[in-house]
Amino acid sequence: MTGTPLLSAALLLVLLPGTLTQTTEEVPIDVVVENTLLQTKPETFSTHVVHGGNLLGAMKRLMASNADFKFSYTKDPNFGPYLESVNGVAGNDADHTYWELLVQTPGGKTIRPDVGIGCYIPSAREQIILRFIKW
Ligand code: B12
Repeated sequence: MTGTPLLSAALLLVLLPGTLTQTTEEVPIDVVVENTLLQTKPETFSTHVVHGGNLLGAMKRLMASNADFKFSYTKDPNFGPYLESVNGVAGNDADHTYWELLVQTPGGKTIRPDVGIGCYIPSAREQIILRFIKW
């Protein structure tokens, strides 16, 4: 009986390092900025999320490390961060414009996530497409 806590502690010591290193694993992704209204050439930026991390974290890291990528967001009381502008171009209600969030998987399939940048958890080698369009 007295050996059980000791055994548990030993097991924890064996398992914890693996668990801890996994949380800092870098998951590579690309962020592609497309402006369908101005028809400018898409720009691709490489960055990463931590394993299980959200897109907003990756975008903040990218902005901090690359002067050519900037974005801003507002906080919606129900749905969290709303992507407002990318590289100085902001969506607005009067013009019915917004930044759509799309994801191209490594297999080439394009999906439109049903959550925003604060909730989307990218997988490795996904292309995160930020597309300026009209609704
Ligand atoms: C209309 C609408 C839009 C319009 C809003 C236009 C406008 N300014 O009126 C547009 C087309 C811009 C839009 C965009 C997106 N939307 Co939308 N949208 C809706 C919808 C159908 C109605 C919202 C509404 O008018 N409510 C009534 C008004 C009076 O309430 P409100 O609180 O003021 O509404 C505001 C918010 O809903 C906000 N909003 C709309 N969509 C989103 C998405 C996110 C992530 C955030 C933070 C805020 C937000 O814009 C509204 C107007 O200001 C809802 C579904 C629903 N039935 O609620 C989905 C909904 C809110 N949208 C959703 C999503 C996922 C998106 C996108 C992320 C889709 C994408 N992949 O690009 C994008 C946002 C991208 C970004 N830039 O961050 C999801 C959010 C789910 C979640 N838990 O995050 C919902 C619930 C639909 C769903 N999948 O079930 N959307």
